[in-house]
Amino acid sequence: MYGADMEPVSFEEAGVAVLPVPYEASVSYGGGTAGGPQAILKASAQVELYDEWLGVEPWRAGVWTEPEMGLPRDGSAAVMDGIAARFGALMDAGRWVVMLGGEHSITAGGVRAAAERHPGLRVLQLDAHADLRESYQGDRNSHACAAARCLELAPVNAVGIRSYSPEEAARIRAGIPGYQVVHAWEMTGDRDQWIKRALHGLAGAPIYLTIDLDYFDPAILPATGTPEPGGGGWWPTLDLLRSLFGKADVVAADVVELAPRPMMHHADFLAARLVSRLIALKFQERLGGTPLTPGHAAD
Ligand SMILES: [Mn+2]
Repeated sequence: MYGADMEPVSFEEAGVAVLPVPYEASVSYGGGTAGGPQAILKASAQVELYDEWLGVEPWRAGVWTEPEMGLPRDGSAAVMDGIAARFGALMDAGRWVVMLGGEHSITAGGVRAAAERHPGLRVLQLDAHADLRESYQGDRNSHACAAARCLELAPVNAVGIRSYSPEEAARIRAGIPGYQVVHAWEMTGDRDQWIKRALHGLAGAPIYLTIDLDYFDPAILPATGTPEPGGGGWWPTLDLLRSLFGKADVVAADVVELAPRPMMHHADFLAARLVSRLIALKFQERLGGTPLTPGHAAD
C-alpha cells in the first residue's frame, strides 16, 4: 500500500494490515476481480499522502501489506476457512485489517473472524446487490450469497441496493430478522435522513464494514463485474462513512469486486483512495490534524 518510495513499515510497528485476497470463482458476468487487489495496491502509489478532507496523513498509522493470500483449491468452504484463520490471526496481533478482493464471497470469512472476537458485531454492507440468495449455481459461498452468509453471523444493514431476484425482493418485503436496507433510490432524498436510516442500530456497536465497489455509480466506478446504474456518489458516501466511524467502532473492513479494465484506471484509483480514507477515518483521532475549511481563504 502507498508508494514504493515510502519508508518500509515493519509488521510490528504497523497499526493496519492490508490483506489482498485475489479470489475469483463464482463471477456471474464480467470477470477479472482476481486482479483487483494488485490494481488497488498499484493505484495506491498515486494517492496523495495527505488526506485533505480530514487533514491527516493516514500512512502514519503504519500500513503493512500482507503478501497476496494463497487460496486452497479444494472448494469454497475451505477458502472461507482459510480467510477466517488468516484474518483472525491479524486481528489477534492487534492490527486493523482491511481486506482487498477479490469477489464478495470472501467477506463471510472476514465477518466470521470479526464476529468470533467482537460479541455484538454488526455488518454494514455497501453494495448494488442484495446478495441474499441462499445458494447460487450450487454454491452457498457464491458472491451472490455474501449477505446471506453474513446474516448467519451478525445483523446486516445494507445500503445502495438496486438489484435483486423476485425471491430476494419477497424476503425483504416480508422482513428478514436482523436485516435493514436503504435502497439506492432512497439516497436521492435528504442526505441526513438516509444516512441516519442506513446507520440505524449501529451506534456504539462493533462494525464490520464491507464495501462492494459496485455500490458506487458506474459513472465513477465502471470496472466491476456487474455494474448497475444509479449508485452511490463519492461525497455522500464519505459523509455516510464519517458518520459511521464517528458513532460506531469499525473493527475491520473490506473493499471488494474491483475488476480492473484498461482505460478505466480511475476505478482503481477510487478504490485506492477509498482504502486510504478508511484508514484516515479509523485513525483520525490518533493522528490529529486540521482539515481545510472554506474559511481558510486568504483575506
Ligand atoms: Mn455487488
